[in-house]
Amino acid sequence: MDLEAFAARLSALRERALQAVRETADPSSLEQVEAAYLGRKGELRTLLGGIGGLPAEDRPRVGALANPIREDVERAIAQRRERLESIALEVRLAGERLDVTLPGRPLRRGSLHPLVETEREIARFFGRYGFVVYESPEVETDERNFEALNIPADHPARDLWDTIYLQPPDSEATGTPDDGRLLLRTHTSPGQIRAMHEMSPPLRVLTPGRCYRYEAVDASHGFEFFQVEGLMVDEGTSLAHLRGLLDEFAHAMFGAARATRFRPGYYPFTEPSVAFDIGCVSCEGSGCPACGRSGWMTILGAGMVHPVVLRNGGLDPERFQGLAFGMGVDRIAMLRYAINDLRVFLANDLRFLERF
Ligand code: 2NL
Repeated sequence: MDLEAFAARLSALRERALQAVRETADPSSLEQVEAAYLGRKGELRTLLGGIGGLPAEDRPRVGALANPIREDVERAIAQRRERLESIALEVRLAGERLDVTLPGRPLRRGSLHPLVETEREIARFFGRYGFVVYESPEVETDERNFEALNIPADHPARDLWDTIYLQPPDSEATGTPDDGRLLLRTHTSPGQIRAMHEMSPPLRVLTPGRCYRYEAVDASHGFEFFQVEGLMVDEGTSLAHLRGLLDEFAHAMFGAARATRFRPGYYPFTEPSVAFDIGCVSCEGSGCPACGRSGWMTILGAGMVHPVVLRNGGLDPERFQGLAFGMGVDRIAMLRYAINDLRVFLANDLRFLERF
């Protein structure tokens, strides 16, 4: 072979090598191509191994022709390697792709407990008349739970059998009405005493919350129950305001056509006191077992705040009058949802709760 034949073979080798590099589809076939052309036993070395037959002055010329060809092939291999790697990356990413536009798996939506729903609805109604929700502790003093509310020491509600005390009676002071023992509030009224001390008239507060009684449990009595009390104190507040407010309340909760009435009642903390009745929700007034054949159901108690209680709240009864009312949330919810046993409210039975 002469110099020209070497040049032709080198040029042909270059074309074949570049073609082979272009046709590789993955990194391992690229490595095979590299070994086949540029490797220790590759075509280029084999070809150059034959320059011994050339005249001595031609040998460096073959070398000078071969070097740029080797460099071209090396560069093509490097570029191809980069391309193949980026294709591999794209394939991998395509496999890992997450379609964030797919709709999510539906979550089962919970619902509010019927007592919470009822309490909120009551608060929503009175909120429209400017009443603010005021929450206060469930652990109270005898002073705020009884004394301040004009409940005399010999009142039946103070009986050991009605009130849950948090401490045993003091041996010295056993049985005395206020021996400093803490108790679980028997109504939310102590919250209203707190509100009277904290705020000044005109005041309108709603005190919802859990209350406790030492009570034998049956379909209509629990040892814990939920109460909402309301209190409005201002100059010139009258029984007419109470009548109008409760009428609106009954119509909002039990329908605009619902009959309502006041009956005389008694509470130590109001004077006068009333029971507020609505037309029976099950017979609409004609008389049935649910209303004791009277056609009426009592939904709450109310009255004008006793002057002694106003004074105990730090207010001047000569200047201010107050209206107050109290209702059992359990009772309102039972009437609205036609539930006849209040024990279901706190039994945590999903078959009951899922109906709401
Ligand atoms: C009922 C009746 C009532 C009140 C609660 C009250 C509170 C203060 C002053 C005057 Cl601080 N009154 N609250 C008044 C009348 C009735 O509750 O049957 N509740 C379940």
